[in-house]
Amino acid sequence: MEKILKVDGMTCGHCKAAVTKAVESISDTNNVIVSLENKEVAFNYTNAETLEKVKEAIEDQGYDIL
Ligand SMILES: [Cu+2]
Repeated sequence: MEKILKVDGMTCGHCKAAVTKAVESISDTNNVIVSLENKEVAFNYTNAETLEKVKEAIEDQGYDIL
């Protein structure tokens, strides 16, 4: 499944790298793409539980899911 989350607070390359790393740290994610312009992170996953883990990982980095 593909998911696109709206993420608030990403402003620069460091933010982009931090969010990318956070999402990639969840073992079930693939093809993680962060767009600063659109304030979005897109990724593929297979397990329903992955979504909550991804949201937590992003919030742990200090960003808000919209
Ligand atoms: Cu930044």
